[in-house]
Amino acid sequence: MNVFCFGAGKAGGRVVEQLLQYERQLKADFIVGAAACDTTAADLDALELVPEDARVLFGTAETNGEGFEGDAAGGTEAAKKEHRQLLEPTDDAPIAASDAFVVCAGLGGGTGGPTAAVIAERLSEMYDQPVYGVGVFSTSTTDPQRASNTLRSLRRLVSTTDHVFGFDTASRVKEEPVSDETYDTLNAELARRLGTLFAAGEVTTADDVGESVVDASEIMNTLRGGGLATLGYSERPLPPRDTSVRGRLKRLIGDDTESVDQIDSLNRITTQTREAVRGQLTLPCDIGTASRGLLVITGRPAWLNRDAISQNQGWLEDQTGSLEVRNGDDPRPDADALSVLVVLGGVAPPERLTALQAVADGDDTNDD
Ligand SMILES: Nc1nc2c(ncn2[C@@H]2O[C@H](COP(=O)(O)OP(=O)(O)OP(=O)(O)O)[C@@H](O)[C@H]2O)c(=O)[nH]1
Ligand SMILES: [Mg+2]
Repeated sequence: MNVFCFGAGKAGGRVVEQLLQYERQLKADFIVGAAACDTTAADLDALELVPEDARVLFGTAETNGEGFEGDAAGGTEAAKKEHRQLLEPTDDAPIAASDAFVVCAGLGGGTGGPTAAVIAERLSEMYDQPVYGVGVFSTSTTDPQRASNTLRSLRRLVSTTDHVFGFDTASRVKEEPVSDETYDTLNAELARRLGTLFAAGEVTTADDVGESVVDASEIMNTLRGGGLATLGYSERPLPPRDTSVRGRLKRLIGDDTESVDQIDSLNRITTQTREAVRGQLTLPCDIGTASRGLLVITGRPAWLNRDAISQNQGWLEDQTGSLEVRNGDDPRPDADALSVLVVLGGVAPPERLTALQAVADGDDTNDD
C-alpha cells in the first residue's frame, strides 16, 4: 500500500522518520511522500529524513518557534488558522500514486494531536483516499494535562480519520522522563509494524504476486468502518539458506527453490501468530472486541505455508469472535526472518483510556 505520511508535533515527526528509515532498510518503496509540521523549530530541524521543503513551522506568532508546551487549545487554534500551510507539502506531490494518507502524532502534547485532526479533516475533504491516524498515547500516566490532551485528541482523531492505530507508550516504558534514545527504540518498533503492513500491500511487479499476496484493498477493507486498531507482531530468524556447494550451485543455475520441512513451517507460523497476539500489542486491549482482523506473514516464499496461514486465520477468528479475518502473505526472497503481523480493527476502548480519564478528571483547564 503506497502511503503519504504526515508527522505532526515532535513525536509525530519522529515516527515518520522511523517509517522512512524502515522503508530504506527494507529497500522498499511504499512511501510516496513524507511531511512534518511543528510549532517547535528545533524539533523540526532535528529531523533528518523528512525533506526540508516538506517541513512546516507554524504557530510562530503565538509561540515564536518554541512550541505550545502542552497547550492543546492554542495548538488547535493555530492549526485551524494555518491549515493551508500544513497541507502545502501535498501540492506538488504524486498524490494519485498513493493509496492512503497516514497522519502520525503524539496525543499528549499541545501541537501534534490537535494538528493531526485538522490535517486529517482537510485531507478527507480534498482527496478520495482513506486517512489513517497513528496516535501515540502520552507516556505519563499521572499528568492531568497530558491525560486530558490524549483523550480529547484521540476522540478528534478517531472522528476525522478512517481508523487510528493506537500506540500505548506507557505500557512499554516505566522511566520518566523518557530519553530520546528510548523513544527512538519505541518509534522504530511502531514503524516496523506499520511498515510491514504497508510494504505487504505494496505489490509492484507481476513477479511479486503470489497466490495470496495482501493488496491495498484488503488493508482498506480491514480498516473500513473506523475506530481504533491495534497491531501485534512477532519476528524470528529463519534457518540460513543452504550454503553447501550443491545449494549454491542450484541457485547459480537459477533454481531458487528452497526445500522446507512443512511441519517446521507450520509450527513456526502457529507459534509466532500466538506470540504476535499474546505478546505486546501496540495497544493492549480485549481482542474479543475486534470487528475485523488481518494476518500477514512475511518471509522467504518456501516458508509461507498456505495451510498454516489458513489454520491460524481460523484460530484468530476464534480468539476475536470475528468472522471477518483476512490473511495474506508477503514473499521476500532475501528475508532472513519470518514475521507475523496481526492487525485488529474496531477494538473497544482499552482500559488505559479509563485510567487516563480518571487522571484527566483532576484537570479541567481545557475546553472542547
Ligand atoms: N512514542 C513517542 N512518544 C513521544 C515522543 N516524543 C514525545 N512523545 C510523547 O508524546 C506526547 C506529546 O509530546 P510531543 O510530541 O513532544 O508534543 P507536541 O505535539 O510537539 O506538542 P507541544 O510540544 O506541547 O507543542 C508526550 O506526552 C510524550 O509522552 C517520541 O519520539 N515517541
Ligand atoms: Mg513540541
